[in-house]
Amino acid sequence: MIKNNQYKFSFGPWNISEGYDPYGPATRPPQAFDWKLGKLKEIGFDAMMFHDDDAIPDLDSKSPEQIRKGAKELKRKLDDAGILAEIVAPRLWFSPMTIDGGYTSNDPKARKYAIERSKKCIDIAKILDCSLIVLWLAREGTYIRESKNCRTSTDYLAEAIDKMLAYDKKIRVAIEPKPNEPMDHAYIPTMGHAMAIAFKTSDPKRVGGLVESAHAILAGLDPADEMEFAISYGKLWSVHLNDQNGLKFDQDKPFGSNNLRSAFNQVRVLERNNYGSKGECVAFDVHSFRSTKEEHCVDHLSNSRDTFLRLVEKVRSFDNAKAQTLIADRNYQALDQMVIEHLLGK
Ligand code: XUL
Ligand code: MN
Repeated sequence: MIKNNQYKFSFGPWNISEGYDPYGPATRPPQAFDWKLGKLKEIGFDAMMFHDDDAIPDLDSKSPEQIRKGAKELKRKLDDAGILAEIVAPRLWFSPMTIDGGYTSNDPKARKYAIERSKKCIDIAKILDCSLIVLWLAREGTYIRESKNCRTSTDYLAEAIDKMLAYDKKIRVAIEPKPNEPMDHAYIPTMGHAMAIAFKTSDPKRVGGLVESAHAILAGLDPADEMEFAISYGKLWSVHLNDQNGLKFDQDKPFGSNNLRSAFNQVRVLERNNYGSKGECVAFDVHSFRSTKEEHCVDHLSNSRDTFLRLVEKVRSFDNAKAQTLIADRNYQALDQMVIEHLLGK
């Protein structure tokens, strides 16, 4: 394990997964939550991400009292392990109520469900001492563009966020944009959209973003630029580092697996903006390859962490003065080669 005393690392229970895909069953046995928590600590991570029902399974069938009790038990477990809860995200894409979306569903009952569920998510986050609510807007879009109206949907989204902000004055909401999958068209596909909708809410200071590398690539954008765009608004509140081979299904490959230079540039942006100095975590939303054996089922996480820390060293040892000279001389040819040789390590 590479030593680290600057960054706080995080992953979610779903990142230790069983390997099923739409074409075949699981290839690894499930692991219990306590086992995952133990591993998280063992491989040098500091925080865990949660969906609301990762924290409280079968959330929709539980009473407020059962939810409170479950969240308190989880908080004790996290405290005993010395692990923070980084984010809690309402999982709005599993319920039969949200087949046509949650906040933007055409059915008012479904929209109401989505808000109620988001409030439960906030209740859980509060007990876990976590103020960051992440919205991955999975089904807030459509397969059939004529079925929904973008203007109305944008209003619905801003109103939903307003209700969350009013429900608890301490929370902040970070939107995790993704252009597609599961939907054909999604309503908040990029960080630009996320920043814009923040300013449509009643308290823009409390609405920001989370960049996932793979989602930016699926939108045809550069993940490092998506991150630094949010940073320019003071709104990059988390990252889901991973990798993606072009315009395919969301692959969630280990960080740097596909494009080491892009990974270098993502780390460079985080480093030069002191990311983490306000408590932000570096989260890896990565999955094992389906072919991974049980005994290697956390290697994609420890490898991503190691790659990140190796790239921190690469960023710090990059000759910025020399790069500036080349930039002043408009010698981008030499700059390009300088980056390649730096990454190759001579
Ligand atoms: C989906 C995705 C989610 C969110 C959390 O592509 O990245 O795992 O990160 O809901
Ligand atoms: Mn993610």
